[in-house]
Amino acid sequence: MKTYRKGRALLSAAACVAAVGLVLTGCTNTGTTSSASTGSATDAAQTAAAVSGPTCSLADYKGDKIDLTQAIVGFSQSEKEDNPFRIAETQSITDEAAKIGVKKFIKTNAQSTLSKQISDINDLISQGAQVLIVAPLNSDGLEPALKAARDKNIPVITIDRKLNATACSDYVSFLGSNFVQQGQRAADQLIAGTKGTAKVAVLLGSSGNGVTTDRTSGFVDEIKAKGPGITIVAQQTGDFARDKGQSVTEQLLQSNPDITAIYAENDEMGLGAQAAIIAAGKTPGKDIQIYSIDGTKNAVSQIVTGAYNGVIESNPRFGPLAFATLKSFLAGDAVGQDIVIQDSQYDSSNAAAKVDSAF
Ligand code: GZL
Repeated sequence: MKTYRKGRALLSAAACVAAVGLVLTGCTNTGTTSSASTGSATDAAQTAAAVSGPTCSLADYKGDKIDLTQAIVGFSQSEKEDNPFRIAETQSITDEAAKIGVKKFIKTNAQSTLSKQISDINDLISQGAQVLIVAPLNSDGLEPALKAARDKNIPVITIDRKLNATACSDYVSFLGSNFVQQGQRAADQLIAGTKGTAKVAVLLGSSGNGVTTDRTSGFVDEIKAKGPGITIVAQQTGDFARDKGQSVTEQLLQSNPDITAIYAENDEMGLGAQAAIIAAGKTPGKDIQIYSIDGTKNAVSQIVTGAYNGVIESNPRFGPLAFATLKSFLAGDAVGQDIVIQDSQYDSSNAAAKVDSAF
């Protein structure tokens, strides 16, 4: 297997692998994530940015070499699957487990409840899981489950949200997006789309996870830096849910009738806001512009109609990258502790051509 010498460890080819057909990405130490990739069919799957920074190997983590085709693999999903992001994420992990041909694949769903995610992970361990893939609900609180895995040297790969825990000790690696950059890119889209003048309401995601924190700070800081004519008039959580996004937007439009743009920290809330704008007798995409993050077909198709203005992708298709990382790690090779994926984006210039890449 081709390897790359970087710092103190050999990075196996798989550790730098892009999910798309397992095409290798460079493993040079860029120090930062790559810039946004523009639209192409390969965006449909994830591409890992150049893996840089500290690595983790079995020797570091302790544990046994495992052949995934002989392994029991457990997957702990966090939120209920009524959101296309979660549906696509679970499907990607499930499909890749089948493609690899793992001996047994067990998946659980915590229904957006932290205590259930802890018990789900403990159940997976009691069912003999030798490897765990976890999509954390929150950045804190999973310690009891992580300890149970740690006590048995069961490797844990986290996808999507980042834990406030120690890589290569409490878990092996984080695979996910650069959420601060997503917020910055959404701000850039909004500044451009509103020609630098707008009164903005922010629909925050759920509290307690780094995605909401980072998408907010990335957006607010970019507006401060590059949008002197943009005023943020309100910030309120919609809990990443469409119905709450709609009800919160209805209230905000009543208390701030001069709102001209919405930044929603996921597409589901953005679509809820769109419904509220219509209910208020205004034209979404025109009277009030809408920008959000995820990359669902439901939102991207609205850009095509002109009733939505911009979407930054947060690609949920972790399956190929997660299993490629596990395969490399379980073979004894070093893998990145932070494997940050590149996310695409959609606007009126490319939505029609790229909507099939959405999920
Ligand atoms: C982002 C993920 C977020 C999605 C939402 O990686 O954690 O959670 O953006 C989902 O759609 O609720």
